[in-house]
Amino acid sequence: MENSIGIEKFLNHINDPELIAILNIQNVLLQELQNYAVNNGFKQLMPLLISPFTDPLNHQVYPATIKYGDKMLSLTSSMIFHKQLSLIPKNINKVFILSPNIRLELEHKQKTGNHMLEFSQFDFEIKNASMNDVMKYIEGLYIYIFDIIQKRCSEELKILNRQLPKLQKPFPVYSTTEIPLDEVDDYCTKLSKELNSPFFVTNLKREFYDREDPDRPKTYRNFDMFYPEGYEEALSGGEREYIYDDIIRRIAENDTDKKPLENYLKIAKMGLLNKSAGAGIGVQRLLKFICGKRKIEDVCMFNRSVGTNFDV
Ligand code: ASN
Repeated sequence: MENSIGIEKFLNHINDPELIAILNIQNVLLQELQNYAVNNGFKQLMPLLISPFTDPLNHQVYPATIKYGDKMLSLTSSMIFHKQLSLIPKNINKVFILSPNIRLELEHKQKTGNHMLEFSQFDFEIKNASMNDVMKYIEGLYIYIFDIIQKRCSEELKILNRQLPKLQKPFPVYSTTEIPLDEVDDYCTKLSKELNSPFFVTNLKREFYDREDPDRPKTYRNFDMFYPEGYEEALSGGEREYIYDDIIRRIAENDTDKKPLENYLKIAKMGLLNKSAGAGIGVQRLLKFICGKRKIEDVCMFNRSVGTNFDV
């Protein structure tokens, strides 16, 4: 019985004219994210779903590993390390991937309306860039995307009764150095409700691969971006650790399991990793903000949000 209710809900959802409008906007969004990157000299890589190592993440999730022969492989949680590796060749300087990520989030994340068990990330990395270069790129990209969606999707926005905010450069930047550590999350939530522009928050202590400022120990050259109107987290990014000794020190500090990273560390030890910075945009979160929806599953044809019944 419960199952047939699930099927009925699914059929209603996919026949809702709002979902068709959302899918039209998604078409334009995916096309333009990729256009903008290609026009700015990025090479598009194919996504990977299984690897000996993946992003250890900064929060607890259920494990997502599979065994193939005698190898233990991880399902991709983000392509962070593969982004770094792809920049090794001399003439590859900017890469991006439209990348499916699996993160088996704990149940309590359901209440955010922002978390999925699998989502797509528009993930990019730039050789020799600073975090400021990446933040500038993001501002330009967002202004371009909002402009073009306004132009190409006015009918769809009308159906959704959504008035897009007019974005302006520069987006405000806040640093956690001004906020007590245990108040950062609440502070960001409050700012997200109050502000009418996307904003950056810099200096977050998280995974070992985000670079510690060599001139200011215990501060980090990274950032999150948040949407206004209470839409919360948009993306995260930063400069990367690329020097072997620094990587090893940060891994030890973070208590990260070194074993799966064996080959990544060998390559780092050979001195082959480059200075780089990048970020990853949650595609469904961006679509949700553009469409003015409060639950992430509202912008997805198939519900993979935390708490899904996996009806289809
Ligand atoms: N893609 C993000 C970045 O580039 C990392 C992540 O998704 N955890 O920083």
